[in-house]
Amino acid sequence: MQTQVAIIGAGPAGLMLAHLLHLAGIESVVLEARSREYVESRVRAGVLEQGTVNLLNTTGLGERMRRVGLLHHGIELAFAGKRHRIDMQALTGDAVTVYAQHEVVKDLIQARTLSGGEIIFDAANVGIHGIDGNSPVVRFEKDGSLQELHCTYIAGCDGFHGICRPSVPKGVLTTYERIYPFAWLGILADAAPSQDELVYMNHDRGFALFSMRSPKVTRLYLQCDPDDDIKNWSDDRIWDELLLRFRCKDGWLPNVGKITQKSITPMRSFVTEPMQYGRLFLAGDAVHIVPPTGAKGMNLAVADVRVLAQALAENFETGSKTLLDRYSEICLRRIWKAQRFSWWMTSILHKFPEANPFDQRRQMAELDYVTSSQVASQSLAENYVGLPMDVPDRWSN
Ligand code: RFL
Ligand code: PHB
Repeated sequence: MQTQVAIIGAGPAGLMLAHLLHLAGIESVVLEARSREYVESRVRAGVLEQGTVNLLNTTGLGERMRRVGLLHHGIELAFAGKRHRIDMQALTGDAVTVYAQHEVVKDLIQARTLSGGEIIFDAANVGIHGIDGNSPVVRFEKDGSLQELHCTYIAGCDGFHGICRPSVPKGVLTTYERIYPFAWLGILADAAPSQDELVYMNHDRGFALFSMRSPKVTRLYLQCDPDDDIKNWSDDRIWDELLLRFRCKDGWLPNVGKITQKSITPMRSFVTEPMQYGRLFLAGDAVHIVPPTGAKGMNLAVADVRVLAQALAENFETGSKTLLDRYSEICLRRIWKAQRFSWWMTSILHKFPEANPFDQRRQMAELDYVTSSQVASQSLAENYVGLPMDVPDRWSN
């Protein structure tokens, strides 16, 4: 088999890259280790930045999102038993859209299928070879038989546990990492959201987040021990803990309903530099992880491949490598700002086991400041709705 760009991974990064390349007239093949059913039902992110929403709309993917996505003009930060609204629309002119990541993935797979593009699901033992030469090749097994895909470039969009990042020779990449002393226990519940906007709660017993997926489904998270096992959390225990943490002085609480999904996710900040080596370009969770408190992970994945698609298109159209050579540098500048924001949101909202009384009072002062100062609220809002892309591209509007 032969293609222009071999894309490893059918998450938001890989699928969006395939879509943008297709629009630019560039051929690609997507290789995915899991089944279509699996990737279409994997419960993950939910908040789309304005720029991600605009990109889905301008590239013909926005129809279902516009119909069932939920437009949010603000968020709430709650502490000391009180909720405080940050009016993102008034502060920035922009908003975010709550639309599940796996729905974006479904829309991307459907667009790919309709355009006749190839996605090979259930690809086993994927390995990449010759990335430092001129003719890289991807070897994999499909239905028990060994296959080869020859290509001009490889895009490593295979997530944090993928094989592309570890395929770069030792000594080339530098990793920056912070692991947090807590995790998030997340649930989906068949319960109508009890209000229209997200609530980020700092509580003495730990952080909690109220979010949603539809007018009938509530999404909730609570800070837990990183070594905890989901088996220790019966549905009753989860609700008891959530209701304790969300109780506000005004009596507001989430609605309770049947829990349909629950899992624990560890929290880390992680960046690998550079994001390219030879003919391999890494994108999304394969090169950076943010703690989910800033709702940035999927948006960063989409932003990376936007730069990559533009750079690959320039290369295939004109032979120029100017943008391709600058791929890491362009992406990393914005990625580090999203890292900073995600770390900061995490630091003001969670209970840190090592925090002393001074740290606790300082944290409250920070929340008080950010919810009472217009410039501080505006800074939060500007980051939450998404910083602008550094280099305008053909999909900017
Ligand atoms: P993905 O989605 O992990 O996709 C990688 C794909 O590669 C496949 N793969 C392989 N394929 C072939 N060969 C191999 N050897 C392979 N190894 C792996 C995998 O099966 C998979 O299909 O990475 P991508 O595309 O970079 O997308 C990143 C996002 O998924 C991630 O950043 C977000 O989910 C993070 N995130 C959030 N992001 C947001 O923007 N807003 C949010 O509100 C938000 N909330 C969250 C989140 C992530 C969470 N968890 C569960 C980690 C909330 C949570 C709880
Ligand atoms: C979600 O709805 O899954 C969600 C919302 C906001 C976050 C993280 C996750 O910061």
